[in-house]
Amino acid sequence: MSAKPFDPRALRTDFPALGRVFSDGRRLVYLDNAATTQKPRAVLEATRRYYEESAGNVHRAVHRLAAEATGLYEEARQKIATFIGAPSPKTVVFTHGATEGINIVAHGWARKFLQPGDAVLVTAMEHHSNFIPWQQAAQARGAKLLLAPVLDDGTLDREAFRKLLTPEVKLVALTHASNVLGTINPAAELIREAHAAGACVLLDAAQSAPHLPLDVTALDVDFLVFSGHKLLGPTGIGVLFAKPELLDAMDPLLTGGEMISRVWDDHATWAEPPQKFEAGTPHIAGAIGLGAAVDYLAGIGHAALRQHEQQLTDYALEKLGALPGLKIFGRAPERLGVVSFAVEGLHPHDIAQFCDRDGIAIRAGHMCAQPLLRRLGVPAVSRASFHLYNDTDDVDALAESLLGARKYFHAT
Ligand code: 7TS
Repeated sequence: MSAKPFDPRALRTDFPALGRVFSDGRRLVYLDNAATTQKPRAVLEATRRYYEESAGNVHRAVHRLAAEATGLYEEARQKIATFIGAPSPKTVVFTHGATEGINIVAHGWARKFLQPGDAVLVTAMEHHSNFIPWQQAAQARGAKLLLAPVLDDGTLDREAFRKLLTPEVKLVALTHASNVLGTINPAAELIREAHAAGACVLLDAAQSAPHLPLDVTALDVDFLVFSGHKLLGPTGIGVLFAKPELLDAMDPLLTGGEMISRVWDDHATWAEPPQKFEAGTPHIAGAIGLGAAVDYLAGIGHAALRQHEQQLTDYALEKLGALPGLKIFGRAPERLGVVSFAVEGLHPHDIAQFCDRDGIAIRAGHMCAQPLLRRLGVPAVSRASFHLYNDTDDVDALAESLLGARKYFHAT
């Protein structure tokens, strides 16, 4: 059987929001996928079906709806485990997103095990979500937070990273891909180096999981987090993977119902992971929707997705890079379809607003990466980011709009 040719235009019809035409007659050109993606019908239908047919709570009642809900929720966990190559669904904790996953580890592992004088090593290209929790945990424990620098081309300074990996470093918290530069970090090599130096590794896969195949077993990564909403799935659901012995050793961030084993008047014991980390009623519909999103991506295939996104990114770098006064931040050879830029004489927010007038959604701002933007020497950037449903027409529309913005702002 031959593989279907990759056709972003045809795929677009799976995403109701992408058919949107605004009241001014503009059609939506959606280029803010690093912030959140649109959702295919399969995801919307899976969540709707849960609410319409199987809306029971999980892991508690014996009635049919509760049993169905529990079955669907745990089936989704199994799908995610397969998607990331986890050894068991028990190593997959549902969270409300990447941010919560990182906070669970910062609270339950770092604050428990870091000693004064220890260090956490991050990179200078982290999103605040993979920065602030470590800054806070390090401060609370009298530990240090170290930053591995980024080179001018937007890649990690490997030499400096190696030098910073001293025996004091107990954890390396690393983004798999930058939400500003698009840089894909060589996760497998960095994890190997960190382990050789005696440190655990948390991989922030918020940007990579939606685009690249992940295999936590092959990577031998200790912790990995991502969010559903950037991966064609619902908002409010995400995943924390951790090695079983780490989940056993960690303290839960949230306590309460469903995460206990036994409760006495003066103490309690915890349920086995992953329940230990899922206090209260979880986002059941979100987990089911994320399971459907993972199925949808598997149906597309990672190889086809990657090839399409690489071609589109090359096209965008060339087309946008040729525009007068436009500067692109980050030229890493291994990169995602994330293109951050500045246009001489224009404020990033004005650019985004002008693009929006043309129906084009891009993001502007500090991208929740202020330590990186400080190093880039700018307070804000504009950013276009792609997913499977984008094509060269979208890039052409953006380029046209950017030319229009230059004319408009220079003329007034
Ligand atoms: N890590 C990275 C690398 C990210 O890009 C983001 C969100 C997060 C963590 C946090 O994810 P959340 O789902 O928990 O919020 N990045 C972006 C962005 O680039 N634009 O909006 C959100």
